[in-house]
Amino acid sequence: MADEALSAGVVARRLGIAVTTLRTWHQRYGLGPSEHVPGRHRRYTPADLIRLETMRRLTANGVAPAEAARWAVQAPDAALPGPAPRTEGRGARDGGGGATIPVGRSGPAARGLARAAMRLDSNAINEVIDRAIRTGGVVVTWDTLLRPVLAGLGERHAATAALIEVEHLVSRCVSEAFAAVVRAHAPNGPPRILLSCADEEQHSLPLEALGAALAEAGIAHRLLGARVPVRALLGAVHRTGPAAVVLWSQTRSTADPTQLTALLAGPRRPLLVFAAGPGWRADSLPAGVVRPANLAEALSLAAAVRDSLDQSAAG
Ligand code: B12
Repeated sequence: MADEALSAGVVARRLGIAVTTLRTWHQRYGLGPSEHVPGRHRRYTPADLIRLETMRRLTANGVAPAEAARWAVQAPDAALPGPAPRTEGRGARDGGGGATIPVGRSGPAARGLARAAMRLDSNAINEVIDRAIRTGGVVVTWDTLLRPVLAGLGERHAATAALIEVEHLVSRCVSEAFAAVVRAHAPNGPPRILLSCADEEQHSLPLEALGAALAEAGIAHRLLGARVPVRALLGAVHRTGPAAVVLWSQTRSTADPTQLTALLAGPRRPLLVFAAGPGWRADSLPAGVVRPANLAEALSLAAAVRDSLDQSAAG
């Protein structure tokens, strides 16, 4: 090992970082040289170098240094490309070297879901989600279980370009769970709320969550799903005359406000048009468009629309 061990200067050059950065990472995060030969400066071993390379790559991808260091220290090979990490039977944050999905301060259910996801264990994923919906309902499940795991997945994917298969499997399980809620409740009456993704928008899970929450609250809706071209959306509005339309945009690239303008200008203009999702820019929305901040708010606005329809029908 002594022959392979490297000085701080060599390591800094190899990684393309300053020696002072290396020292900071050592002092603050414990990412220091681990080889110690009495009477000599401590040296960086190949394992240290892998940890530091992980740290460099994660921070370069925008992961906060403290979080990046946690990955680098815990799982030296977790962020590097290569064979799937060994996670079977390990805790989500057990320090046992298994790569996992960061779920922040979320509880044991989120950690369990993260572990099941890493194992690609769809039965376990379904079980955790179904149990959470049964006990806490859709909104709580989305906010405390699914959102943290999805956000953690997105974070890990952004840092490592890995886990696409995990993201797809989890997305599918979430969709199925929400669809089951909608089918189980099947509210009566004509669906007066239309849910749609913006043109080219593939992120549909938050809308599916809203659909399930509406069903749970006894409010009927129609969900068009992902990537709806504006002509198709206007066609659906024309044919079904919804009282409210929720248009979801997850990313800036799909948040073209002319889609909203077209909805407001149509002959069967809905009472309310919602621009939902982080893609929309508040300063580019046409007047009269409502922007709910989260699932609970979207649900209560939709419930208000239903109530006002009920009142005008009764009066
Ligand atoms: C699952 C997922 C996918 C799945 C979607 C499956 C599906 N049926 O929805 C698939 C695999 C299809 C996918 C594709 C892509 N994805 Co993607 N994806 C995700 C992931 C992991 C979760 C998405 C999600 O559901 N978010 C909802 C929750 C979890 O997000 P949140 O931040 O907690 O929510 C906030 C708000 O949205 C709001 N909110 C939450 N829920 C609700 C509900 C309602 C009703 C309301 C009103 C508000 C609201 O409250 C929160 C606080 O602001 C995210 C990571 C992430 N952090 O979101 C990436 C992410 C959104 N994807 C990303 C990217 C880049 C892509 C692709 C371009 C990848 C590619 N190269 O192909 C494509 C996009 C294609 C397209 N044109 O749409 C990036 C977007 C970066 C950006 N800002 O532009 C992210 C952030 C991942 C990342 N870190 O890089 N993706």
